[in-house]
Amino acid sequence: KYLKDSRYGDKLKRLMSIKVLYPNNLMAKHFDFGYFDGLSDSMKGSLLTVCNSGIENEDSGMGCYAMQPEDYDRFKPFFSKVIADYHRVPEGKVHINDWSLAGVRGIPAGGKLDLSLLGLPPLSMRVRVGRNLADFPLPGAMTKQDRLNMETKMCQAFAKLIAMSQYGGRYHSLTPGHKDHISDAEYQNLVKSHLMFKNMADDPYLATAGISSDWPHGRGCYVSADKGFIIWVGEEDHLRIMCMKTGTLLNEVFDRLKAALDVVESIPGLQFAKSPTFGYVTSCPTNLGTGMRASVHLKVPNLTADGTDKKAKAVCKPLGLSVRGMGGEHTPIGADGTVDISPSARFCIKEAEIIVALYKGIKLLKEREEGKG
Ligand code: ADP
Ligand code: CIR
Repeated sequence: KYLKDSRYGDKLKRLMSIKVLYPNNLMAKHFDFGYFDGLSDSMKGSLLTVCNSGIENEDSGMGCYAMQPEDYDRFKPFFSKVIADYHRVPEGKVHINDWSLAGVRGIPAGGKLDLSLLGLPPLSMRVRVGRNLADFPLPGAMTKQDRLNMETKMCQAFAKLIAMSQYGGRYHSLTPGHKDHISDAEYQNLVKSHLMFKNMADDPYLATAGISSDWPHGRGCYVSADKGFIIWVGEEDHLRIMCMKTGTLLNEVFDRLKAALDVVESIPGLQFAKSPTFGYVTSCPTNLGTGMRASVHLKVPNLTADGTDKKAKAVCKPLGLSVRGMGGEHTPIGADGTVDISPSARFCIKEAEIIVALYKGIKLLKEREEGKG
């Protein structure tokens, strides 16, 4: 009966076959035709837009992106199943944000997550969070004008940061004609230095979600004077806010990010989208809750001796760690065997637990690299 509906029939037909042929596509796995049928017409259309990326890309692991900050709560019967399955938490569990290291297990005496205690040299450390503004549609549903308006709004906030002695720096815009517009060569340099995101236009998952539409309008990044505090504008989330530094003390990037986030959040008119159940709202359900990814670039030549990340990934998975390449997700590992390591968990975990999980994970991975453990 659902498939005969002229408005949605084609998408539903595809969905039904994906359900059978692609069991790893979580959107299709948890799409309930009875639930869909009970929705109003406009809700039906909205849910299919949320699911479009996974309908058009059968091999999706997740398969859906929220389009409005309220989507996780208004489509809760759908999203709560997808989220529980992906994040391996019981359905209905409420996310709580907590940056306090007090009481988190696995911190060395003195409270310092110091990689030199593990015998490691200074490494490139980075902590980022995804954030979205409560008063704009999420990137997948933004019009070109929304994207430009959001960039304008953020430039007002950046002017405040630039005036502060601990931040300074400047904004770099990809929007043609913008007063802070940078050349293509400058953009490529920022990407190479890990300060700016890659062109997302050729990512089929983001494209079919509408997230990369209107590229490069409304896209850019703020970089502090010391290049250690960065805010991306217009990638998969409205904002990706991060701290980076080469060093051994993980607390430095973690604490600086928390302090900077408090400053950004206190700027009048900037309100981050948050769900009472799911924590900070992100476009992709994989990032929900903390929106946090804490990573280091770590050299593991033995685990990558075959030139691939295969063995490193197999060792890291049971440790709760993800392995990425030197340019981030879906990029190759370094020629010297350097990889990007980060705890995989984002949801129903404290921010403080993520940074401690990175420290503990690096310790265990180093032992495995050295043939111990
Ligand atoms: P995200 O971390 O926002 O999910 P990516 O995995 O695509 O996105 O990474 C974005 C950029 O951040 C890439 O240039 C990547 O190399 C860089 N990056 C990630 N972790 C580190 C790190 N520890 N040190 C330096 N650059 C990093
Ligand atoms: C998928 O479903 O496989 C893609 N939409 C990507 C999911 C991973 N999420 C992400 O990179 N933020």
